Order: sequence, then C-alpha cells, then structure tokens
Amino acid sequence: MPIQEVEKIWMNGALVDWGEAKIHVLTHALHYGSGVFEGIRCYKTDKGAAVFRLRDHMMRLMDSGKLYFMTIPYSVEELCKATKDLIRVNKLSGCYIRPIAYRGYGEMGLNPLKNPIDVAIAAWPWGAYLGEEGLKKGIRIKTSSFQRISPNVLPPLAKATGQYANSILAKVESLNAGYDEALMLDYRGYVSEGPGENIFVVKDDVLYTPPEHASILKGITRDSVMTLAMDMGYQVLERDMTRASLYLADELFFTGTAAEVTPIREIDNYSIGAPGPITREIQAKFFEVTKGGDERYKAWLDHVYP
Ligand code: PPE
Repeated sequence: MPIQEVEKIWMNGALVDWGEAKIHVLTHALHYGSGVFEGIRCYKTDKGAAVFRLRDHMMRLMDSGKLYFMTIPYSVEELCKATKDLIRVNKLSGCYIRPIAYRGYGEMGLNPLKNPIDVAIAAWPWGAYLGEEGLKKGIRIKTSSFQRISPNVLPPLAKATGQYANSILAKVESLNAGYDEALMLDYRGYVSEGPGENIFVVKDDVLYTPPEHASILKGITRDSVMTLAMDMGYQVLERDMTRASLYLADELFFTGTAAEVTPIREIDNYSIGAPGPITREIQAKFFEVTKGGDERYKAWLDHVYP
C-alpha cells in the first residue's frame, strides 16, 4: 500500500513540505545503513489524538544512537514536542510516526564519525500492518531459514536501519513461500521474534515470550502487553522456547507498534486455530488502553491537543 501523503515533514528542526523532504544520493546511511529509527503510533481518543508511549520510544531512539556512536542533536523533550507539533500541523488524529536519525552527506567510506547526524520525523495514516483481516482472524507464519542477527554480529537491542536487511530477507522469504510473515530463530536455534514483531505464546493459561538474550528488540508493545496481562491476573514468563513448543501452543500472537496485537493461526503448517480467548482479551484491552479507555494506563498517552 503506498504511503498516504500529508502536508509536512519535520527535518532538522524545520517543517518542510512533504515533497521537499529529500536527501542527497551520497547520504552515508543510504550506502551503509547507518541510521537509527523508531515506529510510534498515535491513536484517536475521547480527548483527541494521543501518542502511545512517546517518551519511551524517543528514549529507545537515543539508546540506538548510542550503540552506533551517534549523538542525536536534540533532546528527548525536543523530539517529543516536534512529534506533537507535526501531528497538529498535519491535522492528523490516528497515525504512524517514523522518527529517524541518520549519518548524512559529507564523507564516503565506512568511518561515519565525521558525517553529520540528520534527524527527521514523518507521520501519516497507516492501517493494520498485517491487514485488517489478519488482526481479526490471525495470520500464517513460517520459520525463516535466515537466522536473527546475534549480539556479536549486530546489537539486536538497537533499532538501526542496516539491521533490517536481516528482517527483509526473512520477510520476503515467507511471502515468497505463501505465508504472511516470518518467525526468526536466534543463533542458538531458539525462538527470537518476527522481522518486525515480538512473539507471545499462550500455554495452559500462562504467557511466554523470549527473553532479551534471545536476540530480540525489546519491544515497547511487548512491555505494554506484559504489564496488561499481569494486571489481568495472568502469569507472564520470559523464557527460551523451541519451535516445536510453538507448534503445541494453545495460542500465539505477535506484538509491535505497527503489528499491534496480531493473532497467529498457523505456524509451519501446524494449525493453532482461530484467535483464542486470551489473545482476544489482550488485544481488546490493548486497543481499549491505546484509545484512552482505561484510566489506569493514562500515563502511557501523550495528548496532542491539550
Ligand atoms: N522486533 C522488531 C525487530 C521490530 O522491528 C519491532 C518494531 C518490534 C520487535 C516491536 O517493537 P515495538 O514497536 O517497540 O513494540 N517494528 C517497527 C517497524 C516495522 C516496520 O515494518 O517498519 C514497528 O512496529 O513500528
């Protein structure tokens, strides 16, 4: 689906016209993947648009930058304010937000350190990542033959542009094989995550998700779902899992800013079945919370129109 264009993009402190938000072809990040980014969602609530866990995302952007020796020339506060200004200027309510900090134009070659660090934030309406149908009925996934990057290859904790070459290979492999999405295993052979999502397993009313050492990106949706599930009275465990244990799961679902809470109905041709009761309950709670329907989690929402 083509990106739905809006009016303005924030670039290095200024609001520029959508069509003018351009970079030079010799931009360092284009050649070497030397950028860090975020994906954030803004939801329509009773009190107008609200960005979900904005500060947490901007803090992770800073951490990703640190892992690549990039000092982002704006504070978390400035980036949060810029995001909300951008949403207002574009008169958006529900939208996806893509902040990116990247090594710009200057020198060529692997040493990025003398290149400027440019920062941009874009926002546009983006629907269900794995389709409306996927959100309701669940998706089919396939274990990838591409292993998830490991801690001594690239830092999985960083959300860096170059690291997504790994995700793209897994994603395309799964699409070419007729599935909706991939599942990636870590360097030890244990379950890691999807190309752009964390995974949860439900077995005997307990929720399991792979730990940090399984080479995951520590998802903010993953953290939110863990909190919500525990508050709902479920036990949630971070644990290494084998692919076979997923085949025997009662329920499976992906989490992510883009993917939200997406049920998985089939993995490697093993049927898990229609979205189960716990997946449905957590998905419903997640959407209630993001849309401002539960007072207990209002600290997660940053209102755009005060
Ligand atoms: N793992 C990976 C590898 C990942 O990229 C994401 C987000 C997650 C887990 C979930 O993290 P969080 O969004 O904090 O819950 N992927 C982003 C980019 C997806 C894309 O296609 O681009 C996203 O969901 O915005």
